[in-house]
Amino acid sequence: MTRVLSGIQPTGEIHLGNYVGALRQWALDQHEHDSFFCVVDLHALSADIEPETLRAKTVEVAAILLAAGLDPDVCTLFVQSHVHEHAELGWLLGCVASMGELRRMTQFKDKTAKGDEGAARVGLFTYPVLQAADILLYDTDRVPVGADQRQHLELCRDLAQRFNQRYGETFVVPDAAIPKVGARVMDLQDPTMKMSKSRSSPQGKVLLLEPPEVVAKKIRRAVTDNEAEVRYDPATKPGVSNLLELLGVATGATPQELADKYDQYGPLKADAAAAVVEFLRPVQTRFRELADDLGHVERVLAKGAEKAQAVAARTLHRAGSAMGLLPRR
Ligand code: ATP
Ligand code: LTN
Repeated sequence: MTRVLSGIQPTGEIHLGNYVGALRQWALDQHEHDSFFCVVDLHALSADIEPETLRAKTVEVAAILLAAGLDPDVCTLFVQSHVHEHAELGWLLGCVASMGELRRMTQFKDKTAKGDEGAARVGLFTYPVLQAADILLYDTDRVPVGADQRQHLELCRDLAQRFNQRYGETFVVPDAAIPKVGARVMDLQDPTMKMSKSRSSPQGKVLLLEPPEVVAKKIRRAVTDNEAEVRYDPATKPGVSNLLELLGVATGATPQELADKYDQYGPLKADAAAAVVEFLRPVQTRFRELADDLGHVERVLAKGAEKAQAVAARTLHRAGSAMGLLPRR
């Protein structure tokens, strides 16, 4: 059976882009593949975050994943730091990765203040190495992510191949699974950049848990253009194309088909707003139920960590032995 793994940081508020680009695929994947999903709290430490916030967000994000449809009887849901093998394989892979390839990562470049690499955290720099460890520990074949993660997945493949060549066949080389529609949900106020937890303004992003009327208003006020022509073309009409994609994801139609049905922006916005509200409703309802029983969420995570560790420990041992670490007697 194909092995799936993906992760999400417990930072900021989960938004529509995270759901459409990643979580929605995870909920589908779990029924077809042997699936592992983790809340990557170690990655969250690569930016400044209050300890209390990190603790609270870790459980909240796990609850959101369950609300989004992950079934703990079907998939394995866990917290990255509960499986210490992630940090350890991260070290081993850091001895395989080069400064040059990490310096080319656009996420590092984007998140580093211009010209101030000296002040950037080492953890932000080595972030993709830890991500590669997350993936390779589970002999992962398929990694469902949004389009922004393509470059990190390429790096992970490079590291796996280099390791295998240097130390012998050890890791499965994974493929990214990026959805055809909705892989890059754009910011509603600036449709030339992706909807982002850290970078989007409140009006630019739809939060997964926000009230329906707020969701609808943000979508109705999305920035488009002044051509008054409904056409699906992300390169030249990013605002309109974003609305067509959102409506498409929520209704199951393709953005091209939908473009033919509208000749004005007003009705397109109204329909997209209504469709997204309905699309999010079941997730919001389930979240409210789970939020009352965080003890349940923590029990799910404890069981998940145990299942994950059983797999991770074997892979870490295999990798360490291949590199020449002396087995403990
Ligand atoms: P940040 O703004 O802090 O970088 P983020 O919004 O990118 O955060 P992550 O936790 O880094 O959120 O991403 C979790 C998952 O959501 C990843 O698989 C990522 O590819 C996906 N994702 C993030 N933003 C979008 C988006 N706008 N459209 C589609 N998928 C997205
Ligand atoms: N880097 C990803 C989060 C992430 C991840 C992973 C995704 C950490 N480890 C392993 C897929 C597989 C992000 O910032 N969105």
